[in-house]
Amino acid sequence: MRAERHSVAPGGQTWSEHASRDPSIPLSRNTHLLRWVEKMARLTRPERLHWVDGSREEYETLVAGMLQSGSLIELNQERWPGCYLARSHPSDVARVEDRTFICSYSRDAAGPTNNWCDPYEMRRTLKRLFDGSMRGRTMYVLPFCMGPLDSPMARLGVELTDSPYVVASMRTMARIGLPVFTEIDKEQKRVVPCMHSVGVPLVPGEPDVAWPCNPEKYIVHFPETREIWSFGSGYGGNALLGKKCFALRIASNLARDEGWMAEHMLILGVEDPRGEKTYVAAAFPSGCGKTNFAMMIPPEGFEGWKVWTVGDDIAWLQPDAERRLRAVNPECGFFGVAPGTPWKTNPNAMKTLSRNTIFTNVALTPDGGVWWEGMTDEPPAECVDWRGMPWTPGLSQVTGVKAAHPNSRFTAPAAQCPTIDPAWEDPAGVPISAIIFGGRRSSTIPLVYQAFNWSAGVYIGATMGSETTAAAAGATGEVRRDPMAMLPFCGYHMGDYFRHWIRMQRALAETPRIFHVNWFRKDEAGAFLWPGFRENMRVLKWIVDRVRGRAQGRETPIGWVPRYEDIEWRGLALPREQFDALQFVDREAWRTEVLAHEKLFIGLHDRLPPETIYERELLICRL
Ligand code: TSX
Ligand code: MN
Repeated sequence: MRAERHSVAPGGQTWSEHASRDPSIPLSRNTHLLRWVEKMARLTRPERLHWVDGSREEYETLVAGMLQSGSLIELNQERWPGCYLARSHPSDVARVEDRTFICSYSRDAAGPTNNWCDPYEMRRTLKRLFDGSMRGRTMYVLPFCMGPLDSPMARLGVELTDSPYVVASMRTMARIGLPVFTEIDKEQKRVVPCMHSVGVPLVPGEPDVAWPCNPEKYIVHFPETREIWSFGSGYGGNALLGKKCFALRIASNLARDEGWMAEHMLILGVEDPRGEKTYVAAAFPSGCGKTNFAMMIPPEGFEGWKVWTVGDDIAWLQPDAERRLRAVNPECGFFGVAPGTPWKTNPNAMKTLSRNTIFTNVALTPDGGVWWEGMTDEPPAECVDWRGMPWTPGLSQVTGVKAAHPNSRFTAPAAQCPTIDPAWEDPAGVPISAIIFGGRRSSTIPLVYQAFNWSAGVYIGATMGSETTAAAAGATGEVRRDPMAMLPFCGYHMGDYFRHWIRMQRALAETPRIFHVNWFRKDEAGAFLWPGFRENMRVLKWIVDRVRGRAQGRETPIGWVPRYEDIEWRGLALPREQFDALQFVDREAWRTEVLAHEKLFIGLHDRLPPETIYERELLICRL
């Protein structure tokens, strides 16, 4: 459980929980911060300033304001204590990748996979956009810490935002408020400045709308000066700037310069019946069930085994003094996709979000609860859809309208997860023994294989891909390459990023073993060959056993694979032939696969590390 914050102001004076304070009085003495806030207020012209202390009282006041303005809807507090629903503007429902920019001094530093814009030109654009953009609103000064407050791996930021929804959501997703101001004041620690405006100044006399946003959107990163500017959106990764913008795009730049890794990975711990813990980090593209995997419950036949959750989205990995790779989860909440979070197969997620959760764009049931496609087998007889319109299963059958938006979300405290790892806030992080890459592939890619070594593993991560599902834009079933699941999140050139991965080996006394998994291989009839979900524990056990030198494997052209007898089958009657089909390495299909790798590499070739070329050659030779 997260300790309730004490209302202790910097300088030591205290005030009681109920005494109201004047939020316009600065909570920091850091002159750089004070000067920057003043400058930004002069630019954006807010009506008032609010220094965020992060207290429960402050949160409740913010929520009360949003309930009154209609920005939030109170759910049935008996069944959903502390839970609220927000409905976004129908045009502001997801990250906007085509409006996301990496504004490095040189275009080449951003690489061909990022949108680049000249930083001087972009600063002019931003000045125009932010000029008076907060008129009539409150500018919140929101200090946040990514990573446990007492961790040497933690990094600080301050977000200036005109959205109370952002402040309330960030309170769940990151450590915020007074303890962070204390950190900022204590040492002259570097702080990442994050500017955010929904871009809808209020005209005196005119009412506000429930979800203000601007059709013109800009999500901008300045990697050299470590700055973030976001305009026009109030949704998720566009607005909660600690997450994708800071913890991945800016942090990937910090990590490259400082010798660590900022990755789009879940972190989990596997406890075996002897009580030994093995931590792994895993990178999957969206739509592969990352959150489900992070909260997995072992199946029957695995008595004494347990999966512990450290994080579900982002991992910061750093070699310790013994040159062991250690990971922290920079976040302290889950911002999970609601559809596809099922009661039956992921009760841990459902328990996590059963209280103190802000839902966005899910459906509202008549009894003041929430619902989304896939939550239960049976839809409710009626509800109000994410747009606020009446919805019935019958209507949906005719019109195809979903009750919840496919990208609807829950924002829930990680501490509420029943399987949260006891060490999840350990300032030193948890030791990582294996890295797992994965994708949604209906053919070619086996259920599991292990890379021969670090550089072969980097090649596997660099070439990973996933088939698009109906939920994503574009053609369904087409393989999209998404190296290390970082394509939208690496804040610099992807070729340099692979080089950094290769280089990390030298900083490590022992490299984590690298694996690739695919839960989604199908037979000729189009049926899934692997039952997935809890049964993935069998694969995880082989991975742990390999790491600990307890399991056998068989060498194939692509890596080591388990033999049938290397997998624990207690509780699952999977025929040997089906396992053989799951693990089959089809050399013909793999030749086609390698050609597809070439297509990805061609655009990055001038910065690719030589190791990726050599690994590709070796793979071709083995095939
Ligand atoms: O999350 C999933 N995981 C990981 C769980 C720890 N999903 C859902 C993906 C969308 C978010 C999966 N879907 C998984 C999986 O392992 N596997 C599948 C594919 C699948 C779907 C349904 C069945 C089997 C496999 N149903 C039956 O076999 C009855
Ligand atoms: Mn993610």
